[in-house]
Amino acid sequence: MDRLAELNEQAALHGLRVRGVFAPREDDAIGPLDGGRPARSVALLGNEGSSFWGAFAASPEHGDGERDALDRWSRRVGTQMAQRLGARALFPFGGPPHHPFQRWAMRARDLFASPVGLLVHPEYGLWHAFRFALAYADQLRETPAPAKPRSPCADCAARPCLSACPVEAFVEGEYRVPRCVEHLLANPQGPCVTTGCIARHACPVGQAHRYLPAQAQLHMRAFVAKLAGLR
Ligand code: B12
Repeated sequence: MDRLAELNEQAALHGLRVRGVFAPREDDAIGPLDGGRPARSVALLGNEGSSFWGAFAASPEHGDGERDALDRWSRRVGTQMAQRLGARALFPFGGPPHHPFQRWAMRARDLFASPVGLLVHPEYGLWHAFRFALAYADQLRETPAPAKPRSPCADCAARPCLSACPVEAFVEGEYRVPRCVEHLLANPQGPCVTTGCIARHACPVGQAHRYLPAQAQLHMRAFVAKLAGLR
Protein backbone atom coordinates (compact mmCIF):
# COMPACT_ATOMS: atom_id res chain seq x y z
CA MET A 1 0.00 0.00 0.00
CA ASP A 2 1.39 3.46 -0.73
CA ARG A 3 2.15 5.70 2.21
CA LEU A 4 -0.68 8.15 1.57
CA ALA A 5 -3.25 5.33 1.35
CA GLU A 6 -1.84 3.88 4.58
CA LEU A 7 -2.11 7.28 6.26
CA ASN A 8 -5.71 7.73 5.10
CA GLU A 9 -6.57 4.31 6.48
CA GLN A 10 -4.93 4.96 9.87
CA ALA A 11 -6.53 8.42 10.16
CA ALA A 12 -9.99 7.02 9.42
CA LEU A 13 -9.71 4.70 12.44
CA HIS A 14 -9.90 7.85 14.61
CA GLY A 15 -12.47 9.71 12.52
CA LEU A 16 -9.70 11.96 11.20
CA ARG A 17 -9.12 13.05 7.60
CA VAL A 18 -5.95 13.93 5.72
CA ARG A 19 -6.53 17.64 5.23
CA GLY A 20 -3.80 18.21 2.66
CA VAL A 21 -0.10 17.53 2.15
CA PHE A 22 2.61 20.11 1.47
CA ALA A 23 6.34 20.17 0.86
CA PRO A 24 8.04 22.01 3.76
CA ARG A 25 10.54 24.81 3.22
CA GLU A 26 13.42 25.94 5.40
CA ASP A 27 11.35 28.78 6.91
CA ASP A 28 8.71 26.32 8.17
CA ALA A 29 11.23 25.50 10.92
CA ILE A 30 10.33 21.82 11.09
CA GLY A 31 13.93 20.73 11.59
CA PRO A 32 15.50 17.34 10.93
CA LEU A 33 13.58 14.13 11.62
CA ASP A 34 14.92 11.13 13.53
CA GLY A 35 18.18 10.03 11.97
CA GLY A 36 18.88 13.59 10.80
CA ARG A 37 16.92 13.32 7.55
CA PRO A 38 15.03 16.45 6.41
CA ALA A 39 11.21 16.43 6.22
CA ARG A 40 10.05 16.18 2.59
CA SER A 41 6.26 16.04 3.15
CA VAL A 42 3.94 17.24 5.86
CA ALA A 43 0.38 15.88 6.09
CA LEU A 44 -2.25 17.83 8.03
CA LEU A 45 -4.74 15.73 9.98
CA GLY A 46 -8.01 17.01 11.31
CA ASN A 47 -11.76 16.86 11.36
CA GLU A 48 -14.32 17.67 8.69
CA GLY A 49 -17.53 18.46 10.52
CA SER A 50 -17.84 16.21 13.57
CA SER A 51 -15.99 13.33 11.87
CA PHE A 52 -13.83 12.46 14.89
CA TRP A 53 -16.50 12.96 17.54
CA GLY A 54 -17.50 9.28 17.94
CA ALA A 55 -13.86 8.20 18.38
CA PHE A 56 -13.09 11.02 20.80
CA ALA A 57 -16.31 10.58 22.82
CA ALA A 58 -15.38 6.91 23.41
CA SER A 59 -11.80 7.75 24.51
CA PRO A 60 -10.44 7.80 28.09
CA GLU A 61 -9.55 11.50 27.74
CA HIS A 62 -13.17 12.48 27.10
CA GLY A 63 -14.42 10.96 30.31
CA ASP A 64 -11.59 11.67 32.76
CA GLY A 65 -12.71 15.12 33.88
CA GLU A 66 -9.21 16.61 33.45
CA ARG A 67 -8.49 19.78 31.43
CA ASP A 68 -7.69 19.95 27.70
CA ALA A 69 -9.25 16.58 26.88
CA LEU A 70 -9.20 17.12 23.12
CA ASP A 71 -5.59 18.32 23.05
CA ARG A 72 -4.56 15.30 25.14
CA TRP A 73 -6.47 12.97 22.80
CA SER A 74 -4.83 14.62 19.78
CA ARG A 75 -1.38 14.26 21.36
CA ARG A 76 -1.91 10.57 22.10
CA VAL A 77 -3.40 9.70 18.70
CA GLY A 78 -0.87 11.84 16.81
CA THR A 79 2.10 10.36 18.69
CA GLN A 80 0.87 6.78 18.15
CA MET A 81 0.23 7.35 14.45
CA ALA A 82 3.66 8.97 14.02
CA GLN A 83 5.38 5.98 15.64
CA ARG A 84 3.46 3.50 13.53
CA LEU A 85 4.01 5.37 10.26
CA GLY A 86 7.64 6.43 10.81
CA ALA A 87 6.82 10.15 10.91
CA ARG A 88 7.09 12.99 13.46
CA ALA A 89 3.98 14.56 14.98
CA LEU A 90 3.58 18.34 15.17
CA PHE A 91 0.72 19.89 17.13
CA PRO A 92 -1.27 23.12 16.69
CA PHE A 93 -1.32 23.75 20.46
CA GLY A 94 1.40 23.91 23.09
CA GLY A 95 2.85 27.25 21.94
CA PRO A 96 3.69 30.01 21.68
CA PRO A 97 5.48 29.81 19.37
CA HIS A 98 2.75 28.08 17.36
CA HIS A 99 3.30 26.11 14.18
CA PRO A 100 1.51 28.14 11.47
CA PHE A 101 -1.20 25.55 10.73
CA GLN A 102 -3.44 27.96 8.85
CA ARG A 103 -0.65 29.14 6.56
CA TRP A 104 0.37 25.52 5.97
CA ALA A 105 -3.23 24.51 5.25
CA MET A 106 -3.65 27.16 2.58
CA ARG A 107 -0.58 25.74 0.82
CA ALA A 108 -1.83 22.17 1.22
CA ARG A 109 -5.36 22.31 -0.18
CA ASP A 110 -8.55 24.13 -1.15
CA LEU A 111 -8.82 26.31 1.95
CA PHE A 112 -9.06 30.10 2.02
CA ALA A 113 -8.90 32.88 4.61
CA SER A 114 -12.40 34.04 5.55
CA PRO A 115 -13.33 37.50 6.89
CA VAL A 116 -13.44 36.05 10.44
CA GLY A 117 -9.95 34.56 10.29
CA LEU A 118 -10.98 30.90 10.27
CA LEU A 119 -10.21 29.12 7.03
CA VAL A 120 -13.20 28.38 4.82
CA HIS A 121 -13.58 25.25 2.69
CA PRO A 122 -15.95 25.12 -0.32
CA GLU A 123 -17.80 22.10 1.11
CA TYR A 124 -17.23 22.18 4.89
CA GLY A 125 -17.43 25.95 5.30
CA LEU A 126 -15.98 26.94 8.69
CA TRP A 127 -16.73 23.51 10.23
CA HIS A 128 -13.31 21.86 10.18
CA ALA A 129 -10.07 22.12 12.13
CA PHE A 130 -6.63 20.57 12.59
CA ARG A 131 -5.62 18.09 15.28
CA PHE A 132 -1.97 17.49 14.31
CA ALA A 133 0.45 17.18 11.41
CA LEU A 134 2.81 14.36 10.47
CA ALA A 135 6.21 15.18 8.98
CA TYR A 136 7.68 12.47 6.71
CA ALA A 137 11.10 11.99 5.21
CA ASP A 138 9.35 10.61 2.08
CA GLN A 139 7.54 12.30 -0.73
CA LEU A 140 3.92 11.43 0.12
CA ARG A 141 2.12 12.73 -2.90
CA GLU A 142 3.31 11.97 -6.37
CA THR A 143 0.71 13.74 -8.47
CA PRO A 144 0.53 17.54 -8.37
CA ALA A 145 -2.09 19.03 -6.02
CA PRO A 146 -5.40 19.76 -7.79
CA ALA A 147 -5.95 23.37 -8.87
CA LYS A 148 -7.58 25.53 -6.21
CA PRO A 149 -11.22 26.44 -6.79
CA ARG A 150 -12.49 29.94 -6.04
CA SER A 151 -13.01 30.96 -2.41
CA PRO A 152 -16.70 30.70 -1.48
CA CYS A 153 -16.32 34.11 0.23
CA ALA A 154 -15.57 35.72 -3.15
CA ASP A 155 -19.22 35.34 -4.18
CA CYS A 156 -20.74 36.18 -0.79
CA ALA A 157 -21.85 39.81 -0.85
CA ALA A 158 -23.90 39.67 2.36
CA ARG A 159 -21.02 38.56 4.64
CA PRO A 160 -23.30 37.51 7.51
CA CYS A 161 -20.26 36.24 9.43
CA LEU A 162 -19.18 39.86 9.99
CA SER A 163 -22.57 41.14 11.18
CA ALA A 164 -23.76 38.20 13.31
CA CYS A 165 -21.48 38.61 16.32
CA PRO A 166 -23.43 40.24 19.19
CA VAL A 167 -20.39 42.31 20.24
CA GLU A 168 -18.89 43.04 16.79
CA ALA A 169 -15.76 41.10 17.58
CA PHE A 170 -15.01 40.64 13.87
CA VAL A 171 -14.26 43.43 11.48
CA GLU A 172 -12.75 42.52 8.12
CA GLY A 173 -9.24 41.23 8.76
CA GLU A 174 -9.31 41.71 12.51
CA TYR A 175 -10.52 39.60 15.43
CA ARG A 176 -11.07 41.82 18.45
CA VAL A 177 -10.31 39.12 20.99
CA PRO A 178 -10.97 41.18 24.19
CA ARG A 179 -14.57 41.93 23.08
CA CYS A 180 -15.22 38.25 22.46
CA VAL A 181 -13.56 37.28 25.77
CA GLU A 182 -15.60 39.73 27.88
CA HIS A 183 -18.85 38.62 26.26
CA LEU A 184 -18.20 34.91 26.65
CA LEU A 185 -17.09 35.24 30.26
CA ALA A 186 -20.10 37.44 31.12
CA ASN A 187 -22.56 35.06 29.40
CA PRO A 188 -21.42 31.52 30.14
CA GLN A 189 -24.93 30.15 29.43
CA GLY A 190 -25.47 32.29 26.32
CA PRO A 191 -25.81 30.85 22.79
CA CYS A 192 -22.17 31.57 21.83
CA VAL A 193 -21.04 29.13 24.52
CA THR A 194 -23.85 26.60 24.35
CA THR A 195 -24.22 26.28 20.57
CA GLY A 196 -20.88 27.63 19.29
CA CYS A 197 -19.65 30.92 17.83
CA ILE A 198 -22.62 32.73 16.23
CA ALA A 199 -20.44 34.24 13.50
CA ARG A 200 -19.32 30.74 12.53
CA HIS A 201 -22.95 29.56 12.42
CA ALA A 202 -23.93 32.52 10.24
CA CYS A 203 -21.74 31.40 7.32
CA PRO A 204 -24.04 29.89 4.65
CA VAL A 205 -21.35 27.48 3.43
CA GLY A 206 -21.14 23.94 4.87
CA GLN A 207 -24.23 24.22 7.08
CA ALA A 208 -24.78 20.46 6.80
CA HIS A 209 -21.40 19.96 8.52
CA ARG A 210 -22.04 22.12 11.59
CA TYR A 211 -20.60 20.52 14.71
CA LEU A 212 -22.78 18.31 16.88
CA PRO A 213 -24.00 20.31 19.92
CA ALA A 214 -21.77 18.29 22.30
CA GLN A 215 -18.68 19.07 20.19
CA ALA A 216 -19.55 22.76 19.82
CA GLN A 217 -19.95 23.02 23.59
CA LEU A 218 -16.67 21.26 24.30
CA HIS A 219 -14.77 23.65 22.02
CA MET A 220 -16.43 26.76 23.41
CA ARG A 221 -16.01 25.68 27.06
CA ALA A 222 -12.34 24.91 26.45
CA PHE A 223 -12.02 28.23 24.68
CA VAL A 224 -13.66 30.14 27.57
CA ALA A 225 -11.36 28.41 30.07
CA LYS A 226 -8.34 29.46 27.99
CA LEU A 227 -9.64 33.00 27.60
CA ALA A 228 -10.15 33.38 31.33
CA GLY A 229 -6.40 32.79 31.59
CA LEU A 230 -5.65 35.33 28.81
CA ARG A 231 -7.60 38.16 30.41
C1 B12 B 1 -3.70 31.74 19.06
C2 B12 B 1 -4.94 31.07 18.48
C3 B12 B 1 -6.17 31.63 18.81
C4 B12 B 1 -6.37 32.92 19.60
C5 B12 B 1 -6.60 34.08 18.59
C6 B12 B 1 -5.37 34.88 18.30
C7 B12 B 1 -5.72 36.09 17.43
N1 B12 B 1 -5.51 37.25 17.92
O1 B12 B 1 -6.22 35.96 16.34
C8 B12 B 1 -7.67 32.61 20.35
C9 B12 B 1 -7.36 31.79 21.62
C10 B12 B 1 -8.50 33.82 20.78
C11 B12 B 1 -8.33 31.73 19.29
C12 B12 B 1 -9.68 31.59 19.09
C13 B12 B 1 -10.25 30.66 18.25
N2 B12 B 1 -9.64 29.78 17.47
CO1 B12 B 1 -7.73 29.73 17.27
N3 B12 B 1 -5.91 29.33 17.17
C14 B12 B 1 -4.86 29.91 17.66
C15 B12 B 1 -3.61 29.08 17.30
C16 B12 B 1 -3.26 28.17 18.52
C17 B12 B 1 -2.36 29.82 16.90
C18 B12 B 1 -2.54 30.90 15.82
C19 B12 B 1 -1.18 31.52 15.58
O2 B12 B 1 -0.80 32.46 16.26
N4 B12 B 1 -0.41 30.91 14.67
C20 B12 B 1 0.95 31.29 14.44
C21 B12 B 1 1.04 32.03 13.11
C22 B12 B 1 2.51 32.36 12.82
O3 B12 B 1 0.55 31.14 12.10
P1 B12 B 1 -0.50 31.55 10.98
O4 B12 B 1 -1.00 30.29 10.34
O5 B12 B 1 0.05 32.58 10.09
O6 B12 B 1 -1.61 32.14 11.97
C23 B12 B 1 -2.34 33.30 11.76
C24 B12 B 1 -3.81 32.98 11.77
O7 B12 B 1 -4.07 31.98 12.75
C25 B12 B 1 -4.42 34.32 12.09
N5 B12 B 1 -5.72 34.30 12.82
C26 B12 B 1 -6.15 33.51 13.80
N6 B12 B 1 -7.38 33.85 14.18
C27 B12 B 1 -7.73 34.90 13.43
C28 B12 B 1 -8.90 35.65 13.42
C29 B12 B 1 -9.01 36.71 12.50
C30 B12 B 1 -10.27 37.50 12.44
C31 B12 B 1 -7.93 36.98 11.62
C32 B12 B 1 -8.03 38.07 10.65
C33 B12 B 1 -6.76 36.20 11.67
C34 B12 B 1 -6.68 35.18 12.57
O8 B12 B 1 -3.48 35.00 12.91
C35 B12 B 1 -2.26 34.25 12.96
C36 B12 B 1 -1.09 35.17 12.96
O9 B12 B 1 -0.98 35.84 11.73
C37 B12 B 1 -4.14 28.25 16.07
C38 B12 B 1 -3.47 26.89 15.86
C39 B12 B 1 -2.20 27.04 15.05
N7 B12 B 1 -1.12 26.51 15.54
O10 B12 B 1 -2.21 27.68 13.99
C40 B12 B 1 -5.63 28.13 16.40
C41 B12 B 1 -6.65 28.09 15.25
C42 B12 B 1 -6.33 29.19 14.27
N8 B12 B 1 -7.90 28.42 15.93
C43 B12 B 1 -8.91 27.77 15.50
C44 B12 B 1 -10.22 27.89 16.02
C45 B12 B 1 -11.24 26.89 15.51
C46 B12 B 1 -10.53 28.88 16.95
C47 B12 B 1 -11.90 29.12 17.62
C48 B12 B 1 -13.12 28.99 16.71
C49 B12 B 1 -11.98 28.20 18.86
C50 B12 B 1 -13.29 27.53 19.16
N9 B12 B 1 -14.09 28.10 19.95
O11 B12 B 1 -13.54 26.47 18.64
C51 B12 B 1 -11.74 30.54 18.13
C52 B12 B 1 -12.21 31.61 17.10
C53 B12 B 1 -12.96 32.66 17.73
C54 B12 B 1 -14.42 32.48 17.70
N10 B12 B 1 -15.13 33.33 18.35
O12 B12 B 1 -14.92 31.60 17.07
C55 B12 B 1 -8.53 26.80 14.38
C56 B12 B 1 -8.97 27.33 13.02
C57 B12 B 1 -9.48 26.25 12.09
C58 B12 B 1 -9.91 26.86 10.79
N11 B12 B 1 -11.04 26.40 10.27
O13 B12 B 1 -9.26 27.69 10.25
C59 B12 B 1 -6.97 26.69 14.58
C60 B12 B 1 -6.16 26.47 13.31
C61 B12 B 1 -6.74 25.54 15.60
C62 B12 B 1 -7.06 24.14 15.11
N12 B12 B 1 -6.81 23.18 15.98
O14 B12 B 1 -7.50 23.88 14.01
N13 B12 B 1 -7.39 31.10 18.53
